[in-house]
Amino acid sequence: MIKLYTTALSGHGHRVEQLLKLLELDYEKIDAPHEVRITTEFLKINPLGQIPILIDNEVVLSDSNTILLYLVQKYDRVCTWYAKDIIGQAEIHMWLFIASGEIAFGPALARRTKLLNGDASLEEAQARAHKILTFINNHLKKYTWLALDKITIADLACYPYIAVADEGGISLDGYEYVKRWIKQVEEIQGISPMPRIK
Ligand SMILES: N[C@@H](CCC(=O)N[C@@H](CS)C(=O)NCC(=O)O)C(=O)O
Repeated sequence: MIKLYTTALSGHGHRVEQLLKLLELDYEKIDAPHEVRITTEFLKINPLGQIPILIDNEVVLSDSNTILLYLVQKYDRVCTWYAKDIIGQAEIHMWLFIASGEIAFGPALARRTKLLNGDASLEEAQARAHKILTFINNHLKKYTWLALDKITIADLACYPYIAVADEGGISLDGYEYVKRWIKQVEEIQGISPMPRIK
């Protein structure tokens, strides 16, 4: 059975778990909070000490977006959550990189800094968050979903830390199209909302 190391409050883990559920794959969830991630045993699996980690028989993968791509290419033969064509795939990949770049260092970092005592600059993370939220809001003025005309792993990857952006002191007021999109993602059967810290 597939094993997923994660924690309830990890947006990186959230995106992977939602895809496992949507693909109706059986998986065992292993809670790996900070105390677990610094153990020798855990660091043997991922020397970076990060979650999520996915173990599928002999395959051991870290990095959430790598795991999303692995799962769709291995288990989503009809490409419900991915694209069959190279242009559609490129469109999706752009959003995966935004999730691991602008979103990770924007709203995700602001949340970690504000609520989990991170040592980064809260103001800088919030400023990066507003820049990417403006970009996404403008995009969603024209499109229903981030990539293609359906929900894909692009939306699963970008959703978690945007949905709880307020926990990093970032109000979504004024980002009306982003708010509409969050609601749409949460209305998809099988998707659980990103849990909040408080
Ligand atoms: N690029 C990684 C980042 C994952 C990540 O930052 N995970 C956090 C929890 S949400 C973590 O394990 N942090 C511990 C650390 O970096 O030491 C991914 O996309 O999975």
